[in-house]
Amino acid sequence: MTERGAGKGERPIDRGRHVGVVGLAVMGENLSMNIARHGFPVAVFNRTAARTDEFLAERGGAAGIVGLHDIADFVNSLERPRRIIMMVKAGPPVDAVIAELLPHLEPGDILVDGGNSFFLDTARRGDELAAAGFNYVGMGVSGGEEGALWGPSLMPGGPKEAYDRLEPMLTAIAAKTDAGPCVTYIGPGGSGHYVKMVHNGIEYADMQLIAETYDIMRHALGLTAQEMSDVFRRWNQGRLASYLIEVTAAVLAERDPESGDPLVDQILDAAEQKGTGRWTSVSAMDLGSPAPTIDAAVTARVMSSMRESRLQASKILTGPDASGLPNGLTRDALLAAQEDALYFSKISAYAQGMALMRAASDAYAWNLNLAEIARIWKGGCIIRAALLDQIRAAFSGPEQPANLMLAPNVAPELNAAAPGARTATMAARALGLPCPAMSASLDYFDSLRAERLPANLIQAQRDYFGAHTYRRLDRDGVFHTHWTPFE
Ligand code: NBP
Repeated sequence: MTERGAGKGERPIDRGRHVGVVGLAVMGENLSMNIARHGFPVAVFNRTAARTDEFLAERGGAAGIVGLHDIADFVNSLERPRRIIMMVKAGPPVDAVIAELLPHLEPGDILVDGGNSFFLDTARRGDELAAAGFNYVGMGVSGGEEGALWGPSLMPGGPKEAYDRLEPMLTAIAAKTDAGPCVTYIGPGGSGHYVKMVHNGIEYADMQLIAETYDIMRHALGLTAQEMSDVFRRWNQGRLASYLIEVTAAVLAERDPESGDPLVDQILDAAEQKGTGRWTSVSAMDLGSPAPTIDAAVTARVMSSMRESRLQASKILTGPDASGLPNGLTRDALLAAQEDALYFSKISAYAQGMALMRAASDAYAWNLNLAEIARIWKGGCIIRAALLDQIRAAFSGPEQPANLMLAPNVAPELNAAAPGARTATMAARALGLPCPAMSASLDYFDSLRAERLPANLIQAQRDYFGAHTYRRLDRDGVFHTHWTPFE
């Protein structure tokens, strides 16, 4: 058995590698480099062997990483119990890699799926592998390429004893903030991937909210891309400070090298998705824990991708002129309202995500610690934001708020920002600009704070046509009425 390492040719294997990484696309490569940089010996394996050789020649070999072309050699190169992190495409590739590894594993070995797997797949794989004596950890990894290399936010779920064996390495490679390393034991089963899924759902929401804000700015305020970049950079100094606002400021300032025009103006307005946002919405529906801002963000991406239909409809369906300020609004007033609206909506999106995680924790008996989850999202991940300090504080006390919106350190901020959210959404409506995520954020707030909703009428309708019965405000019991039809 031999291994490959840059400049060293083939040499006998040392069998003492701390961890093995399977999958050498962008995430696996960068995570391997991160692990090696922290002094943990790494062995790598990739289905396409040429990729392994390329990686070792480009940078892996110089970092002391060894690569193997044979899966049995790869497994045998690891210290026992083995730690193997899979960084392959979610779905059937994960099952394929497990099937390939399985004959070479020994009881007690730890298999980690670091991809964006669906949490129920992770739960199923975990059960199957536990029955065979193996430890299976589903670990959300956030932060993209940069995070994987320099410090991601890690959300590992599965058997606690397996986490304990991984902890020194995970703590070393995770992003660090003033609140510690961005990793914690999430809980059993598929909880790690669930929390990563909700993270991505919030990411969808936040991105859509920023896009809607940009849309109002460019139409109603007529700001150039550079001017908008300056506004986002300024907002990033305050309560909106976050990675996604920073990214937006940088994106808006980028020029197309060919035309010299803002690059963002040349990009096709059809957003793609890989599924984690949709999964969040589906789970929210399944668990009866509404996440309307995330739903709206997923739908908005789908609407954007229906470009042919939109182009056709734009010639048939009419609306107001979207340029210029709506009546009664000054530029400064609208811009201030937009900052409020974005902050308000962002809190709403996080509130929905936190409520959903609590519902899942109850449904699946995960005992999730929402304060810890907010803490590990403070660094390394795409939704890192100053707001997470307040969210963490809100869930840190002995008394957990029924909803983030009701926390004593959050409710006054929301109440103060709500008028701005109303102004910004009304401006968008007046101009005929879609603002589905911002509207959904406000509707969540207005629905939650409504002492009475019009659902009494819905119950009456249901009872009228389906004898579904209703309950009354003035007395206990279940009632049915023989309604009088309109002649
Ligand atoms: P990809 O999701 O593009 O997957 C490519 C890797 O999967 C390659 O190593 C490929 O091997 C391997 N693979 C495939 Br495809 N089918 C396989 C099979 N049947 N058997 C064995 N290996 C197979 O890579 P990525 O973008 O690095 O992402 C890895 C995971 O991390 C995904 O689940 C992704 O959703 C998640 N993630 C990605 C990001 C990001 O920013 N990209 C961020 C956070 C999480 P090959 O070289 O032989 O084709």
